[in-house]
Amino acid sequence: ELVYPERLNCVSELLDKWIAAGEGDRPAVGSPTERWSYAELADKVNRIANVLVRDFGLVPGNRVLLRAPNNPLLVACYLAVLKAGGVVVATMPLLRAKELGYMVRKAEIRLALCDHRLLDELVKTKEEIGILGTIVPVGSGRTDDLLALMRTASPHFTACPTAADDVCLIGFTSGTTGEPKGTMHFHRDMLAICDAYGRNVLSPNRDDVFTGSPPLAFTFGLGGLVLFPMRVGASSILLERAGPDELVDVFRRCRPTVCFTAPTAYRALLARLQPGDTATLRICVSAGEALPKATWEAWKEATGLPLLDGIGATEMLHIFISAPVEKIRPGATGLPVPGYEAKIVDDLGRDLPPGSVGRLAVRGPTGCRYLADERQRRYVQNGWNITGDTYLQDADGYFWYQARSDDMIVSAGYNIAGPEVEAALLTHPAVQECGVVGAPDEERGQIVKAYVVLKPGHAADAAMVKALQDHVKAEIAPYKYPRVVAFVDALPRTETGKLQRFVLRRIAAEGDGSPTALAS
Ligand code: 3UK
Repeated sequence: ELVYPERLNCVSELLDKWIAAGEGDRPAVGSPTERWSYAELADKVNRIANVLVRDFGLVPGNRVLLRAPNNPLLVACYLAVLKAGGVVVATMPLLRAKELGYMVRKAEIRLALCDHRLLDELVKTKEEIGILGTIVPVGSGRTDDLLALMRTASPHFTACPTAADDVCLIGFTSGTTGEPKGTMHFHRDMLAICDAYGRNVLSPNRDDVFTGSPPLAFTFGLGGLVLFPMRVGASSILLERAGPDELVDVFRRCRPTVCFTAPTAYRALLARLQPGDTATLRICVSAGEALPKATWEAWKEATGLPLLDGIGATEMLHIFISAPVEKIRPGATGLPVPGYEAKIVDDLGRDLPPGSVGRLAVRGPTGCRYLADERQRRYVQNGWNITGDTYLQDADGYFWYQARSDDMIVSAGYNIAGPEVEAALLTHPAVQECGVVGAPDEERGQIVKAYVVLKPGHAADAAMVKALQDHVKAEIAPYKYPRVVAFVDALPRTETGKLQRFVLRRIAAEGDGSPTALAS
């Protein structure tokens, strides 16, 4: 049981505590070129909190939109809003005016802090939506810039005495289908994910150096790159651009011990690693989509390190099924994180016995609270969060991912999980990435169609199609093999590293598998 005091501002526990303990000189957050100590971070957080109150009249409960790439200043803005009792609405840097506008309306946002390089789209939003009154530029050099305002603000600020269950974050889901949903999380939730998943699965210590790719607007990144390190007085290196080349570079230059990224990034890293690059890494966390066994094994082979799979969701704030290193079963997501319960249920919510495939249901210290959204009733049923994933729990209690419930391919009466076919394809040495979806078919309803990115040096020809089909038939039940294989240069992915299956499905339905249609 995780119990927190009734009055709780998470920033006191993540930041101020270390200053009070005389640990202010320890590194807190940096980039490949900067390093801020806990004391320096606290100084900026307090100044920003004062600016928010003094210059923009922020009162507790006000929502503040943040828009910036991952860097120390974004962390300072984030913590400043929380410390002042505000509610963070963090947004992905690549979002456009239309998507930002939806969030501004939905979360009724009047104030935004925005990196000067990303102003254009947000200004467009402001022109369209009256309520977004003020956009404070960050780093523009202007006299009304946040950095200028900070210079004349006090470096002291007393944390707003928020309640443990005051909302402090509205995280928007990536919304691959329909409008994005705002999920509300409390001050205590920020600590609960550290004390459940963070502590039990990562066992972090204050000398750990965290790094990785997920944007802080994605709760995977918020936990992995800000909350988990700060909860134990450790540090984190943030990357404004976090492709595989930048990740390898940060491994070499900053010697991190913990890395957070998505399966596709681990696969991309494999081709780039030189001996010794991962020597300081202790833990590599993979989340966002399923981690195929082939990826697990290839990473282990190349680096000697196990990958730590974990399923999380914006609705749950962070990871709720995973396994500490000594309990990993490659190919399985793992066991419920201590503090969480998970089970498999049928469509009516009835418990299913071990070995059956069904809907994943989970409950624990964090959970789904949509901001004014009638889909709440679908996500939370009888107190259990229904994540929309199809899973199998084995006799030993391990959870095995099958598919997103709406991604199941039904072909000639068979249920086929696209990710299982992808995992089989990935064990073929020529395959770099792949996505498998159902394409409409008159005879079978749907047929299995694979979009494949080949590794360099392999020919995309009929012989390869045949080789891949035979390979799948040898790996898993033959009826699951892809009847159609299309070779592409790249797969459509979200900013969070997820395959956009709906895009592949649309292309498959249009009968157009040309590389150019996908690469754009
Ligand atoms: C899928 C996985 C198989 C699954 C997230 C860690 O991904 C995160 O949040 P989102 O709201 O998406 C949630 C959905 O993504 N998924 C995530 N991890 C896995 N499927 N294996 C996995 N390991 O469909 C889930 O319902 O974008 C991940 C921490 C925080 C997060 N928000």
